[in-house]
Amino acid sequence: MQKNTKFLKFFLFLILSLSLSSFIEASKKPNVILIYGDDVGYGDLGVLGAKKIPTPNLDKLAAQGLVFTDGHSPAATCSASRFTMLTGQLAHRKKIRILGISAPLSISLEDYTLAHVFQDAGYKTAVIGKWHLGLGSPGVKTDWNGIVKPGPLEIGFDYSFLLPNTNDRVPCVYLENHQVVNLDPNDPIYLSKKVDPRSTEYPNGRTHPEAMTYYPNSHGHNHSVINGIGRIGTMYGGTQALWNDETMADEFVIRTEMFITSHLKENKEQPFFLYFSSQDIHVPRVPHPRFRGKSELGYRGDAMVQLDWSTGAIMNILKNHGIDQNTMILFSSDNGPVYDDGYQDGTTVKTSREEVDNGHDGSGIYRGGKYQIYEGGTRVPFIVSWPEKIKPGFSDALVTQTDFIRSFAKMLNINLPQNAAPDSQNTIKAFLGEDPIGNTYMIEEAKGYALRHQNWKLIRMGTKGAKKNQQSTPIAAESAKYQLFNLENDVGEQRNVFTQYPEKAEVMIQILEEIFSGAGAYKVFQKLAL
Ligand code: NG6
Ligand code: CA
Repeated sequence: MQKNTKFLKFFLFLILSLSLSSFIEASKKPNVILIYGDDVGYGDLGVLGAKKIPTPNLDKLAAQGLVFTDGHSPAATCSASRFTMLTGQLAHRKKIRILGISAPLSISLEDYTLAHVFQDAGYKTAVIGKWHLGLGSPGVKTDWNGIVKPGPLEIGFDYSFLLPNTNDRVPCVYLENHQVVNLDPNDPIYLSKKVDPRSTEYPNGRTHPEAMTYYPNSHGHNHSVINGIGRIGTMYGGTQALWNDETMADEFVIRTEMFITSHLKENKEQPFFLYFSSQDIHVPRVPHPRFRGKSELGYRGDAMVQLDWSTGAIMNILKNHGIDQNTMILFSSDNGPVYDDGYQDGTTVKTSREEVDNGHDGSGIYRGGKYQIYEGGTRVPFIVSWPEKIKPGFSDALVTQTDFIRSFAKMLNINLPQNAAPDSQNTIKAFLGEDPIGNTYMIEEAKGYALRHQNWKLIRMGTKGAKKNQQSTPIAAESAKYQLFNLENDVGEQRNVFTQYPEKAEVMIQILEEIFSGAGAYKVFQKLAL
């Protein structure tokens, strides 16, 4: 009997201490902030080699965190990368490319998203900044004067403050949750030819190029001229609601401070997830005047200084609230760098492969940039900081934003629903600095597709690229469609070794084609690991 009581006591103690330890764990869940740059290249940060752009705040974040040297965006353009990052599905499955101004929400309401992972783990979730994932339902014209949905609130975010498309696209207004901010109902917004006569009309850049006083366009970007800048798409109305390009970074930081402060006031214990999506350094680059001339590279470099400032401001907000130690900050970008992307803003452009801006190479040592399947298209700055948990340093692990969803699910003990995130791997150990390898296999998307296997990289060119390289013999035809590089000794992707390693190429082609004909990368890669 006594023995039994003793056993019972021990058992109770065990249960109590176990539940206590899991309670402590639960209360220690870190806040997570994903600071996402737009078109920021690997070489645009001081810590990664930029000499002409001072980025002291990002360098400080890097010094307190883990800097990945082989970290990737899922794709080489915006919407595709963001779609994949939030859903763990490759963009080609839904044919997501650069979304147009009136695109409906590209993420299906049935999809399980990264924001859902955090919500299910008890987090409050928010997105502040550039969206570019579409809004509204397919086939239904979005009414910008009414309730704009579905959008982020319908796919796992509790709060949103958005630049709806991109800063070079209409509508040039902010959307808070379901509504345009500061809209005057007497000046309704239209993005179509059918216009309410009360709406204000903006000059058309094609017929009134003199209206484009901030920047002349270099290509595209000459429909509605707003704030002296030609935009993609035509907009009417909403004058009172127009954003100010120069204060956009300030606006997003102010909204971030408001979100964090009011959340902490409401519930100090509940962790939060914030997707902070900056417009910097996408065109039109319009840094606030206080950042002008702060880099040696004109508007593009100054916009990067502004993004660095935003990062520092967010770090300060955390510090002021005493939550900096248990907040994880991830910093990355949606695709690699681009110089001329539609405006004559003084960024120097050479069209050769050694494209550089006044001696500054935004891709660092990597080939290509935005839109391209070479490493410069997707190998982007990638920093993970969590002072309480992650040891600072550098990691050469192969990691991708595609894996955020399965990795955070693992970290927070969330079981993904069946069929969710079919292309996402769990690499949480790499993100936390506990695994130096990361992925053995990884996909990159642009016009073409690529498969990384360790340092090998097989590229299947987009149809245009393949056509350009068309050859007559079968093996030459294959090598026109595919390219193989060994990054181990050719990090700049200069020597296509497709014909030298036919067996290696064959194996990789099979894996790539299996995935691009429909199989989930998660399952395919799991099988290969066995
Ligand atoms: C392109 C635009 C470019 C940029 C890009 C989207 C033209 C000629 N080019 O179509 O300026 O807006 O779309 O960039 O219009 S992304 O980073 O959002 O993918
Ligand atoms: Ca982008």
